[in-house]
Amino acid sequence: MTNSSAAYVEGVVDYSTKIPNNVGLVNDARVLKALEQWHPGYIDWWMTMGPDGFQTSEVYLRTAVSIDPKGWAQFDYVKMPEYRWGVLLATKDEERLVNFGASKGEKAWQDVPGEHRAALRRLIVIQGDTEPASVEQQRHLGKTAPSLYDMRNLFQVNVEEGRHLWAMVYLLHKYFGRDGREEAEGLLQRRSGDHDKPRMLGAFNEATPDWLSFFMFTFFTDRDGKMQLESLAQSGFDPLSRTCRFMLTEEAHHMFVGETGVGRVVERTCEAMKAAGVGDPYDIERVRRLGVIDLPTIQKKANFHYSLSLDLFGSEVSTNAANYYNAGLKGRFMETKIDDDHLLSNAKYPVFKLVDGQPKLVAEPALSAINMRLRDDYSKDCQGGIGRWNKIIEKAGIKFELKLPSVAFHRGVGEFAGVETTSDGTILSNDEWLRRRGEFLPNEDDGAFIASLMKPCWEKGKYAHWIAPPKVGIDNKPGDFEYVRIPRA
Ligand code: BYC
Repeated sequence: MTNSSAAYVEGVVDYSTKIPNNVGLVNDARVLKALEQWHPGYIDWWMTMGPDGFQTSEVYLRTAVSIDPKGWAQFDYVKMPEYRWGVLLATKDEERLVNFGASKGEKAWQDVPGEHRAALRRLIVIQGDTEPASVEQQRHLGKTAPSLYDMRNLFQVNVEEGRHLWAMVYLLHKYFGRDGREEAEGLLQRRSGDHDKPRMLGAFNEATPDWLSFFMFTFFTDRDGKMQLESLAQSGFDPLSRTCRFMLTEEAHHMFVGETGVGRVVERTCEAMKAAGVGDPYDIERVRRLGVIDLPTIQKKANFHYSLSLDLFGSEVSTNAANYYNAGLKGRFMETKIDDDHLLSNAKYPVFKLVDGQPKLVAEPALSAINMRLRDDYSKDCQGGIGRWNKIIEKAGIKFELKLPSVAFHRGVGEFAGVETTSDGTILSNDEWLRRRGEFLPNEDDGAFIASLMKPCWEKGKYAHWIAPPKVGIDNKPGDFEYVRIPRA
């Protein structure tokens, strides 16, 4: 215990320790020491696997300094390695209960119940693993940033994913003893896309080759993050719930980056088509000659990222998910707002399955269909953004509609793994799939065309030709604001 321990006030962020926190680390010598020992490895990982270059640039970043919903962030220039990655949990509610499953009605657990230890550790490790994975996937993008505004948003997302890793590592160190420490080490050892030590979930081992992929990833995959965090925020294990609740505050900006990013690409394409008098969105050669990304290719990118993100929900019918729910560890989206028994003893839920070679809805026990239900909530959430992109296209008078592909399309996990379909879910033979794949997913030409547009545009207030400027600046900054100060070589 140090002198400053008396200064710690429950819930207030303490900056007296190397790791800013609102969990009283100053009074918790064991965990503080463990985290301080983990810190150099984290910085090492950040310097080698975090953003490639720009580590000496000053970036206009927001840092979480409080958990007050109205004033939690502070904006300032920071060099990324000096970002204050902290451990912040939402306010404790002394009255909180376990709200679902066999222990429903008990007081929420402040410690890990012995019988749920392995399952909880697994959930926390999987969640933790995705955070550094996404930073690794995006590490090369700064070099081709289409503006300083976008570069800053990329780095904001990256430092916050770093903080989310800290959030999970805190839980591992605090509640899981030696295995927690080992798992925390493992989180720094695995690498996205590495053949021998890959990241745990499929989508986090894919490349993010260009900025359109980055926007699609933050729209679709970060939204899986939102849904998973929402369901972990329901957890009867209170520290996990509080951690996830605060992470969700940050997550909203990541999806904003994705939605507005794709929206700005769509906007620019439509503007360029209109200005050049190109009415046919399928006249891909002509649209590309305008130096913008044609709408059918944007659709193919969406097909790719949506299908990979659906895989992140696990199998539609899952015993793991049923066990997590029954144990009170991972709930449904908005669990406490749902009007039912929160036990799901006899309830049914419609699940898409392959019946006689066709995707059909089949009633399954709701307890086993927890993943499917969360995925349905996710799809609804995605649909909102797709609708807003379509408004941009409609306003420009272009006849084209972006759509979410079928849930059967291009799946690697669950009911539809192992079958091939068109983007609207019509089953294809293997040969047909191989012949037609490029109609539904980006092919080599699409990738090469997009790659040809990825040229840095780092002048203050300027934007690459293929993307429209944002409507408003970050923190209401003016259009020519220097979001990243890059030292001259
Ligand atoms: N890839 O019963 P099943 C985010 C495994 S994103 C590889 O079907 P379950 C973020 C599964 O582990 C959110 N393996 O599924 C976004 C299991 O293995 P075992 C991350 C997969 O367990 C952007 C087996 O297959 N958080 O935060 O019900 C940037 C059978 O599993 C995959 C979480 O995911 C896959 N896609 O559900 C930054 C929350 N899917 O047990 C961050 C924590 C399944 O047979 N995780 N498997 O060895 C979970 O809740 C669950 O583990 C899953 C899977 C939803 C992932």
